[in-house]
Amino acid sequence: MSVVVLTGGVGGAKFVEGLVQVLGGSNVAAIVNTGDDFTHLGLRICPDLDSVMYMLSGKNDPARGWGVVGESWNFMSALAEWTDETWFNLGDRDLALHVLRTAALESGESLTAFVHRMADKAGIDAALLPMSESPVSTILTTDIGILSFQSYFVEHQCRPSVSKIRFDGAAEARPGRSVTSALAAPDLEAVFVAPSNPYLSIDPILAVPGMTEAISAAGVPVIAISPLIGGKAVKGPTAKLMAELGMECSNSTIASHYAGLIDGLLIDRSDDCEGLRVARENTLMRNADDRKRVAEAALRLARDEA
Ligand code: GDP
Ligand code: FO1
Ligand code: CA
Repeated sequence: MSVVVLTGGVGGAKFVEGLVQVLGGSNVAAIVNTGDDFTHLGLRICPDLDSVMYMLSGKNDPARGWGVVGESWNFMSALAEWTDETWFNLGDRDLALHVLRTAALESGESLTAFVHRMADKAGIDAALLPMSESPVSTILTTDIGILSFQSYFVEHQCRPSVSKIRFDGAAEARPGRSVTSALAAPDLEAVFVAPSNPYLSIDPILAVPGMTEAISAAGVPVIAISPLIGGKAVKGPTAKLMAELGMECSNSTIASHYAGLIDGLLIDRSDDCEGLRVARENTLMRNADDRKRVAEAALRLARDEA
């Protein structure tokens, strides 16, 4: 039996890795947000795809969250000798993937094919699927003006107050062929929505025309894992964004955000949520055992064994 999981970067990747532990990589397909992607210093950068790739290959830096463990920063030191454009940190080891991807895309290879080739090199059996081939850019309206995603997230450290989020290019995008075939797999048993940021990581995926239709057409349980524990995000701007967008920071808000899409929500043991099928588990993922536990609980909920 196979599963599909919709995911962003660091938070979602932990859940994807748990699913891989439980089911084996060949039974897991991850549809990954590309709304964070941008071109910086001529290099095409796909942070969420890379976060999932680094996590599944054991190359990720657990302390920093993003990037490669044991990273060195000689490139950044050299860059600073020539320019002030140093707000986005490109580690020496991480750089390899950006250089190869930029060259591959310029030579006409598709993003899906490039990711497949790199995942294969990294010994990853799971299918890592960009949500679409054509670029989609998350753009935020804030109190200091309109910001691209990385400018908001990294340059301004999520400090600006957000009043609107849009996904440029989404209307013209289509789910890739591997995305639709993963969702149409005859042995598909569930679709999961990872505990990623609903507004910045999952919404761009759902904004691709045809995506929600393909998920519904799969006819399998759709289960989300809440990114909130005790009314707070584990990391990142989810709770701050919810407040700025006028929402209560609760699992009920997450459930109503995904209404019509999900059949069940996995929440933390300490939490509550009304209005749909819920299961409780300790959902904090600090290590491999935690990731496995959360994946198993999500699978039990999908299988109605919870
Ligand atoms: P990003 O793309 O790197 O920002 O990462 P994601 O969007 O995939 O994940 C960010 C979200 O993951 C945040 O809202 C966190 O609250 C959530 N998150 C991170 N770690 C955990 C965890 O261990 N358990 C749960 N339940 N949520 C988590
Ligand atoms: N996040 C930061 O907070 N600061 C950085 O300098 C930074 C560099 C970076 C380089 C490559 C990469 O793949 C990710 C990087 N990230 C950095 C994370 C990135 O901003 C992600 O989009 C966020 O984690 C949200 O998903
Ligand atoms: Ca992201």
